[in-house]
Amino acid sequence: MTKKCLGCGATLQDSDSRILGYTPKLSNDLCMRCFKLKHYGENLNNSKVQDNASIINHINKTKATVLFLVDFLNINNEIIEYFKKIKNPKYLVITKSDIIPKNILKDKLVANIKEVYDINEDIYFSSTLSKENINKFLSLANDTRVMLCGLTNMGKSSLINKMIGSDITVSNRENTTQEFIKVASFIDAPGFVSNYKVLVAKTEIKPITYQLKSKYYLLIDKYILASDKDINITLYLPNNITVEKRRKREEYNYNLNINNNEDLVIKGLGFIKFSSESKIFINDSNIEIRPSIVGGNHEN
Ligand SMILES: Nc1nc2c(ncn2[C@@H]2O[C@H](COP(=O)(O)OP(=O)(O)OP(=O)(O)O)[C@@H](O)[C@H]2O)c(=O)[nH]1
Ligand SMILES: [Mg+2]
Repeated sequence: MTKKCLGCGATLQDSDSRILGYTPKLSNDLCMRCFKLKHYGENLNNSKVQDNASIINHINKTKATVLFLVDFLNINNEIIEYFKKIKNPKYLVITKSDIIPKNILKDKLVANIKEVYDINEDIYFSSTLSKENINKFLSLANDTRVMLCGLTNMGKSSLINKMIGSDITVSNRENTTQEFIKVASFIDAPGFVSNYKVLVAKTEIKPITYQLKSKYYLLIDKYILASDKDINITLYLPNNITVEKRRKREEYNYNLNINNNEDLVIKGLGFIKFSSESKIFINDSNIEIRPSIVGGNHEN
């Protein structure tokens, strides 16, 4: 019988260290990759690249109830498309709720997300730092198998470990979980991957409001954001992202129209709420413009 790594679900093998699942001794419970990730935070370069379509197919072949995890900064049209492709009974879970700014009203956030993305299913919050909704998820798992899926790094394995005390490998590297892993009534899924890199927010997001003048542009990490006129914007980004205001040396092609109370989503990074209508330039195409999910009566 084949033995699977308890950390990532890969089939253990002792023949080739360049291939997934390698361990020098088949009596080990962890592959070498998980061992190094857990103990030294090192990533061996032998993981497989996930195929989103086959992950969706696999999910749809099971009868499991699905918890689809996404954090506050990574809600975007591409991710919600994956949620919509799942045919099983399902819930959207806004994970890592500890990173959501404290002034955001959660009920309002849920109502906005449902409206903007046309979602009828229930939306819950979760965090491994609190017990939020954990009893609800555990009681779901009393009646049916529960599968956790979503983009890589959303905290699927961390939440299962928190709920049942399992020891699935957790890291901020992409695709830590390699195969579907059954533990008790839960199934951990490998994460979806995208063509953009997901930056992981670790602590509560501190929104920053800027007046962006037409003579300046913002350098947000590697992104240039410029506007054709003076505007007010609020940035929702991981706290370790650098933001610099620089004087323009050239005129940009302001080819995007954005309205008051809309978000510019930079996929993998976060989003920027606009408080004025404007024509803007951004040097990336992995973006979405949507009615703001933090718009309305959020600020107390
Ligand atoms: N702040 C915060 N960080 C979390 C939370 N849950 C997980 N993380 C962190 O998010 C990162 C990814 O966690 P994982 O549990 O490995 O994520 P995953 O969704 O299983 O990722 P893949 O296996 O790659 O698909 C780790 O650095 C965790 O410490 C949470 O509730 N709050
Ligand atoms: Mg995982």
